[in-house]
Amino acid sequence: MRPAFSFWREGKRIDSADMTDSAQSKASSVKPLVGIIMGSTSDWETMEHAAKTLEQLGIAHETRVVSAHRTPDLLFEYALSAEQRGLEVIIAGAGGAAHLPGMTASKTVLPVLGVPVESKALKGLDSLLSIAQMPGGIPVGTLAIGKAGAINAALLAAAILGNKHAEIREALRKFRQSQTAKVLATPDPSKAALSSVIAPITKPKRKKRA
Ligand code: RP5
Repeated sequence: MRPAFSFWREGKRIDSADMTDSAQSKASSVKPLVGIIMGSTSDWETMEHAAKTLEQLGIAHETRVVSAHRTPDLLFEYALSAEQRGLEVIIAGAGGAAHLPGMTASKTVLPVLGVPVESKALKGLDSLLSIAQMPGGIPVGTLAIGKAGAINAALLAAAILGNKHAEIREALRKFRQSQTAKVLATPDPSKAALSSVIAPITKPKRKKRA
């Protein structure tokens, strides 16, 4: 099985389904280190933040819908083949009765990071508890509910990969430095907010043409 994969290039998602055969084989020679899986296409809104963050860090990854409940055989196949295909970390996002991260972790020794997707009924609390409350013996590194969790799953994946891949560790270091610089560049949010209010008021009025 060669799973579908996608890359982010210059902010655009490129899917293997949209590539020619030769472009596909060229692209797939860049082996993904991270597999992002999710229980449903409806999880993409959340999980794309993990993909975008990996892209920012220049980490090759693949994305795929794998449902613990609707496609259990595919889930087993994915988890069992992940290590041999060269993946080093799996990020699994799911909502509701979120069995995907735990079941994936049960079929591979690769680190699995779980992202609880915000559910409609219980705002993701169900997802969070389903992912975090694993029995002793099969760990899932559980992140926060929603977008923050998806971003942090990617950053944590980068930190794990950084132990082996020096260039990823340095990319993560740069990411942190630029994040810090951005916060320090706006020390007083009230001034930033005020200037955006004052600017339009003080803008000189145009003279009416005669
Ligand atoms: C879970 O059920 C998925 O991870 C998703 O968050 C949730 C709802 O799925 P859909 O009904 O939107 O496909 O398995």
